[in-house]
Amino acid sequence: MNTATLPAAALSAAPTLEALYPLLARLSIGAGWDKPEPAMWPQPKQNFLPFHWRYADAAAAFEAASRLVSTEQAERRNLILVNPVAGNIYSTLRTLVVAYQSILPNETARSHRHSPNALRLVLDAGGGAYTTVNAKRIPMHAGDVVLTPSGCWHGHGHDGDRPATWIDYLDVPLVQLLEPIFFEHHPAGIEQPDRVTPDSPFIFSFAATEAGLAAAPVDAQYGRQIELGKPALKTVGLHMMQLAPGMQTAPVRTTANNAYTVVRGEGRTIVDGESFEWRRGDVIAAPAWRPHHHVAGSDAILFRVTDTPVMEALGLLRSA
Ligand code: GTQ
Ligand code: FE2
Repeated sequence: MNTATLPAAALSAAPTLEALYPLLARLSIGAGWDKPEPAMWPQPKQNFLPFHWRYADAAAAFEAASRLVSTEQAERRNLILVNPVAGNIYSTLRTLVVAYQSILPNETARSHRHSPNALRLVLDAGGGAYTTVNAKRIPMHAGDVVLTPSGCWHGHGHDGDRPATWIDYLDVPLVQLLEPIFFEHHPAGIEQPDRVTPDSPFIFSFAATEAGLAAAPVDAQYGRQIELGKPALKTVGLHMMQLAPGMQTAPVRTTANNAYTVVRGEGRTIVDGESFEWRRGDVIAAPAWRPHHHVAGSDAILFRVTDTPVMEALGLLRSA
């Protein structure tokens, strides 16, 4: 039953608030002055937890998973970075999910399309790994970033001879919250490419990133920073940051959610007082309103993935 009524007299004659509340509850109405919890608070709650995932752990897990699950069985051989906040079973941050993904030589990961936006950062690819986006085959090399915007067909394959690994970033948690999730398998199983395009609007090569960083000014909060796309996707902003050895960045506290991935070097990131020592391929979650900064141990490049475009478009971007 999804509707309810009560005789008007029973409601209107309720002698006390204690008598009124259960009558309202039967109508699925709550007394706004007696909410179980406040609906608003002075500033963001910091629900999601700072966390650090190590590439070494994912690589070891992939050795097992490569033996135990094929891309025939799995839509994707991916390892999801589930934020350890109580009750969460999927999201890395409120609006974003991050996952390591591996593909073995001669495997294909079938093509599909979905309303959530996705992108990948290539970690290790010895040549031969590729993503096909809307029938264009894009070769994947370490440090490259490849976009698969909402609604684009995409699948992955590998003609090389060593396993390839990358990291996926998707706005699935945001689209789930907003409801319009759509997902569809490609009718051909694996979409056949009609051409190979090393340069496409969907790819930011590592060579271009390095050249851009070398020419970028040094910012106190972000080091040398470039933005990939403006923004790369409607809901996701992408930046590459280069930190000189020993550099300590000025703290950032923003309503946007940030995921940092180590492209190069070693150092640590301090999120809300917790220090995480990182190396190449590691991921650090810096959730909304958690103050954080970085200390580079060596020359370091961090890939910063954020929901800033969402906050900005909605007028909700603030920093302190
Ligand atoms: O490669 O298409 O990690 O659709 C999660 C969902 C990867 C992908 C993920 C996906 C993909
Ligand atoms: Fe996908």
